[in-house]
Amino acid sequence: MSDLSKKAFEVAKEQYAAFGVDVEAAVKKLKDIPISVHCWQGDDVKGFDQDGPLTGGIQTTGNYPGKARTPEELMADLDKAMSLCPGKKKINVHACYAIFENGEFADRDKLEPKHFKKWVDFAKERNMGIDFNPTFFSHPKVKDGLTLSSPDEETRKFWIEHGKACIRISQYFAEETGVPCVMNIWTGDGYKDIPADRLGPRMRYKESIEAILSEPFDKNKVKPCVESKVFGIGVESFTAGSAEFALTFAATHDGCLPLMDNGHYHPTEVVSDKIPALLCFFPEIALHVTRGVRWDSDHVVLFDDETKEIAKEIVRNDALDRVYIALDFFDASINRIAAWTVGIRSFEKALLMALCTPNAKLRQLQDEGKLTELLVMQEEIKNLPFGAVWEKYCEECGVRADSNWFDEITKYENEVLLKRV
Ligand SMILES: [Mn+2]
Repeated sequence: MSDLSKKAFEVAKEQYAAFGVDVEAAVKKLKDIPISVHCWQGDDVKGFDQDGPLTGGIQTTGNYPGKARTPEELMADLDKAMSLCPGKKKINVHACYAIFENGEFADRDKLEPKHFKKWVDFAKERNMGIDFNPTFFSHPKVKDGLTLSSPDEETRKFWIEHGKACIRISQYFAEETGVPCVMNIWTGDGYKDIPADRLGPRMRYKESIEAILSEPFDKNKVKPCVESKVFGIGVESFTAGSAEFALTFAATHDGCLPLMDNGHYHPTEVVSDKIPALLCFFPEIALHVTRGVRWDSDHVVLFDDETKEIAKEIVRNDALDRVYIALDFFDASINRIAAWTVGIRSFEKALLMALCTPNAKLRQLQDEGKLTELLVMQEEIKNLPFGAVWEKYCEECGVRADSNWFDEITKYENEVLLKRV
């Protein structure tokens, strides 16, 4: 840190202290909060177990050069992105990222822990936990756009077996890393146009998830979740796993968490407001932090108002140990490593800002009915010198605070990414 930065931090410390905020405590606390980094930003959600297109109501757009084609490339790119981001990380892997060796292959219903050993080695070497996701898309056994809710029994059975295999793999991850594994169930099951039966698919979906969760697992090690979605590309009229479906499923199944992806709701709904609502009832919840833009749920996370508000709701409700935070976005139109880096850094910033907010003081004003003072203070604290605290946090984590981190990406692009042809 330069002398100027040190001075700036000392001034910032005093200014925050005037509001009762201890920025050094905030910096210290954030270092222990894990953010789960999704592996699928690096290769446009392609995976290693099939060669078909991305399906299931999601789509990557763009053709920026240099996408990762192999496990080695993807891991190197992940390393590059994470090296530019402060804070503690986990990695989030989809089942389609199974790594097969020597010409072997296992279909999704036959996946085993050994197919993920390289991910375990990667995580252990970096002292990280792993989160996991069964992959219910981009596969020939997706029949008419349906998996767990399919009317075809053989199709459902295949995907139930996939889910069960993923529970066993999640347990393996938790045992190997010593960190609980959040296992998220999301399917793109739905209909493009108006269905004749909305109950049937949802009853089958419910029974299929129940069948998956009948696989034995240790509830302290594996944290199964259900993620809802309002609609997907090609499934605009109906999705089986709607908000009410997923939330009620989690509420009525012991050990199952609701997972909210903030790109999966109607455009004027906000997940920040839903977090405290769920914290009234669930001991633990899970998040996919993303940025919805019109019909797309997966733009790169920014340091924007809703991202800050999501972080605030976690921090001020003292729920950092009750909310599993994961990122979920993919952009193929820009440098993929920069996309990762911007997204991770943005959520780190949001958490740090939430930790540097005089939450107790603001709450007191609300409870005393001093709503004018509350509005005034909420606006005034926006002027606090947050950048100096961010710089201090980055410095303590050994990463650059300013935008010069992009120089390293440019260098990596020239030396590594552009040679992938
Ligand atoms: Mn998601």
